[in-house]
Amino acid sequence: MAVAPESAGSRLDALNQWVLEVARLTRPERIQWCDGSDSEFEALVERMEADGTLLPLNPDTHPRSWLHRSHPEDVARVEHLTFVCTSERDDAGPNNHWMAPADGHARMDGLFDGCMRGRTMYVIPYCMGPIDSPLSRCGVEITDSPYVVANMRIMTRMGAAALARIEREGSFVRGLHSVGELDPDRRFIMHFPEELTIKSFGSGYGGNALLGKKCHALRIASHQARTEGWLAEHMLILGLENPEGETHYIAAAFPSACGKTNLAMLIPPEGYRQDGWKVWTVGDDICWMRPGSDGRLYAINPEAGFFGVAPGTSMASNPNALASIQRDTIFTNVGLTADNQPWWEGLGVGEPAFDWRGNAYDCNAGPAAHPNSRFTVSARQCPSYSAEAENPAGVPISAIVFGGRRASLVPLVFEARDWAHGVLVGAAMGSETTAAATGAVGVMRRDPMAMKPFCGYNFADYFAHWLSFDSEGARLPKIFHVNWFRKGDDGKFLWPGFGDNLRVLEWMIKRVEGRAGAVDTPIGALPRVEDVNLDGVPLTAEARDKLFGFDRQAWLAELDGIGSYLDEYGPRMPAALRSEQQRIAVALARTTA
Ligand code: TSX
Ligand code: MN
Repeated sequence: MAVAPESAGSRLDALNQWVLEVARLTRPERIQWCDGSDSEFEALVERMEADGTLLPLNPDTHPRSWLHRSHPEDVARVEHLTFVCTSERDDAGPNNHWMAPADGHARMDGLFDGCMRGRTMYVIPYCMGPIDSPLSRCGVEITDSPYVVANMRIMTRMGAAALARIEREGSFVRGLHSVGELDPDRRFIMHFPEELTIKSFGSGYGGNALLGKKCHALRIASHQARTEGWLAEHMLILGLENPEGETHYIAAAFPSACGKTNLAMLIPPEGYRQDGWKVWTVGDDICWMRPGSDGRLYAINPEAGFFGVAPGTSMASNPNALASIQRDTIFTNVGLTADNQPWWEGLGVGEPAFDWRGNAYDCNAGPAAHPNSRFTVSARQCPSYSAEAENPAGVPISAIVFGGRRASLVPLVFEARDWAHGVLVGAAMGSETTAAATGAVGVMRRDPMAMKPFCGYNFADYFAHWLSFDSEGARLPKIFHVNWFRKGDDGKFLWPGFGDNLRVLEWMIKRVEGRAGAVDTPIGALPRVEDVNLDGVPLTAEARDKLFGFDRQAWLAELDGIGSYLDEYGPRMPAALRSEQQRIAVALARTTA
């Protein structure tokens, strides 16, 4: 079927025309409009089981769950092949690879020419966010990958309801995707923010292929958000319910390998649970926020599922994630046990018989699961999933948290003095690399607001956009910075992390309510040891000093590094951010003398 069902002469004309245009270019054998129904999903799965794209897992332990093995050279996002194509190079900024839009289209259309011969072209209408929310935005992905369709069905609100909304609104983000030949030399992920268009070729993997996620909900949406006055952020959203039954919502940005999904699904320590504290999961990766009529920021999770990293997920680190993925889950590039259960490093039970490539497991031939192996699962399967995640109005955000993995310098938690300082704290974010990401361990990388790979425009303009929210009538969240990864002189972690992070979240919310103490320092407000509930958390004197103190000399050097980093963006960098940095540097120098 070449056109959307029952749509002649409607506001779907633009969509129908685009689909025909793409079909003329890519030459598919057939076109399938996806309605998101169970029967459609079952037919897709049947095809993929037949051709080996999906391997059914043990039906007793993991009903309706599958393993997908990707091409071994197609296992992660590819930043060096990811482009932002704006008319002006400076609009993409030093934080993006740029190509002129005409060149980008020519390059991509050359790759797409005839690429779907003999294949089915799937047309996937989807909605990012609750289907009836004014904060949500729609898109259509055209793909030749049934694996992408199955994942998009879990990760987005896909199908008939999204198509109806697109018909009502008449606008949508266009995403064109083909796996091509999975040739790393013929692979590009290109974004055309001015046209609300994405073209992705040559990869079937997650962030490169599920275009609703990083491509739409972050790179294109960040551009849309700037023009429309909202924020598209790489943040988890959680609800923290206190014993009085009041829930505060927190949005938090961390670079990769800091445990964002674990924090989003946190289980409070035993004593807190008995007292009635609860953590509700709204989202684990992306947050769209906009000011409401009361001046507060209201947030939705644009996604409907979790595309989480499997290795390290265990009953100890994240029982809610583990509970979520016992059924109706697609696993990608994990290992397998002898009885066909998914297995990965850090799972803590069972042992692998096959590695992620499908070879017999050999402990000398690398890990069983690829370090970037994933599970795809509906958020509704998470025991801590918040009912408010489906609220079309979104949830009001009380606190924004930035964080990174820093073995030294950065204390457990501090609070920014005001919004502009908080924006600087986000802009200066950095994290030390782990082996999983790069091979080079412990190197500090700046990753402003965890958006380095995902901001669809110039970071200087992005910081200016953030600063602009501090306007008349705004009731903005407080901004905090955390570091769960401070190490002692012996190289061991000083903070227990995981569930005990709730103690830090509790302090933040009490700060928001004006019920917790702190000391003002040049870097922000730091809790004294007695301001955080540490009952049952024995800390050495070194741990107290390093988690709750700060080293002026070392911070002076850090501020110097932050200043140089801001300068890399040239004169477009907002002066307000530079003067924040100078204000802090001067205050540090004054108190040192
Ligand atoms: O996710 C993590 N969080 C956030 C949890 C809500 N991780 C795992 C990071 C890799 C994705 C952490 N690792 C955290 C953390 O707070 N903290 C640490 C460091 C750490 C590791 C092991 C221990 C303690 C701290 N183990 C013991 O103390 C026994
Ligand atoms: Mn992410």
